[in-house]
Amino acid sequence: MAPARDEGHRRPTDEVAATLREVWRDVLRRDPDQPQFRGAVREVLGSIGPVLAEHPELAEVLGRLCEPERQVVFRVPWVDDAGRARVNRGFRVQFSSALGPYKGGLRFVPGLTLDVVKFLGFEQVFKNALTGQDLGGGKGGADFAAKDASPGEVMRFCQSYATELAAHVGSWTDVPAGDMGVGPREVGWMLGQYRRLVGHDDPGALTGKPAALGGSALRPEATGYGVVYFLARMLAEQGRDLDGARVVVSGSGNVALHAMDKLVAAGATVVGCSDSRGSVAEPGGVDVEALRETKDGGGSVADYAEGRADASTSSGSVFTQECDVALPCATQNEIGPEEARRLVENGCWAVVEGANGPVTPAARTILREGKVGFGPGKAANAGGVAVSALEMQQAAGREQWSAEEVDDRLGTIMAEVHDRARDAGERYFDDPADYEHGANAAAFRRVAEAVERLGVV
Ligand code: NDP
Ligand code: 2IT
Repeated sequence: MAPARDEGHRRPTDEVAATLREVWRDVLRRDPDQPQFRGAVREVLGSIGPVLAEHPELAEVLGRLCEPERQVVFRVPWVDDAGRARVNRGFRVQFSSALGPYKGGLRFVPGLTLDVVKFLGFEQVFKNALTGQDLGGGKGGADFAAKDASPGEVMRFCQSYATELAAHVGSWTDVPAGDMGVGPREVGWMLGQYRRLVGHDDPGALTGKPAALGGSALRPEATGYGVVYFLARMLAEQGRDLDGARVVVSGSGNVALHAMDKLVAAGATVVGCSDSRGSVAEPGGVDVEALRETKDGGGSVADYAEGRADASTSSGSVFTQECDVALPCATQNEIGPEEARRLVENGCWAVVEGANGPVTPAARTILREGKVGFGPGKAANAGGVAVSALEMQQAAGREQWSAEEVDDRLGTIMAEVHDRARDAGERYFDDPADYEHGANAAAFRRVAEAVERLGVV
């Protein structure tokens, strides 16, 4: 029998509500200087009331879920091309191993902090749960400006970083991959140092490897492709499709460029793009191959736009442009209240997060009130880690699957991720289009049940 649809069945008991408040107080007390992490916790705690109303026994795991199992912060010394000794700070946060080995990427960008790594690690726990794979969650990286360093410097940095990382990773313990500033080249260099240190191969210890080292077909493409698979399914629920849609995509790195490829293949027009140096409007459609060539050659989106009749550059946000769909694929906090208001005014149908945390909480509220569909990153960008899990499977079975086979599995996984979020939105919030709360509720339920059954460890 379906549960009665009264307010009461959605509200946790007073005892459970008190536990929620206590966990939140502990997060504030322990890490008052970590606003990004706090925001991620708040979002999940704000989504799970109806799950706890049904399963009050899951409340006692919250304290364990909000505190990482282990946080490693370490010095990364290296020598630059001028022969100078340099030092960066490295991180690996092993957040939860309840569902399997810690899994999540490494980010090499200037200014990276423990706050950001913890926020990403916390998100990763729930994202990985949503994929249906048996993966725990973690994240790492360093405050290293990989994109400004020479190849030799990046290799020496990766080797130094991996010297510390080696003590913590392995196919059954912790399996890092790439993220911003870290792609197959860097993963290969870290694997090389890891093998040297441990004295044997472990092909499942890192994912996102170059194809020559056992990297899965389509792992580089997986996040961007997956975002568009998720988006297409979400639009289908609105009775819409991508054919003829005008889409703005931020960032022009791994996730953004592969998302653009799939958008164009689906008949959409990419009318705006950006990078860390500025944004471009091109109503006739961005030439994705030409943009990729410019970026590969070290140029900016402004360099790409030079001499293109239809293109104009700006130093402002790409999200103030008119569009039907917005895909933030660069970094956290890209869409704040101002951008969200413009998207609502411009009649945007959907905002789907290719990046992690690009839409701020205040902006999400504005989008919701403006009836703009919203696909949260922990569901929409799960394609990357999902294909990482397929890479682990291939490594364990000493197999190599074709791009077609991986794409087929990715399509199935993204459909399942979408449906899990939609179904939980319907079940717990009476709204199948509430992917944000639905994704959190579905993921929490899976992780929390595992944590509870493991006992207090
Ligand atoms: P990349 O390093 O390949 O690309 C990042 C892009 O974002 C670059 O074009 C960069 O500009 C741009 N950028 C950085 N900061 C800003 C900013 N403030 N404003 C506008 N553009 C900016 O990273 P990925 O594509 O791998 O990652 C992008 C996002 O997707 C991140 O949030 C990441 O966590 C997330 N993600 C990545 C996955 C993966 O598999 N790689 C999986 C799931 C999520 P420039 O070119 O000038 O440096
Ligand atoms: O944010 C992410 O999901 C990633 N950077 C991918 C992680 C992975 O382990 O493939």
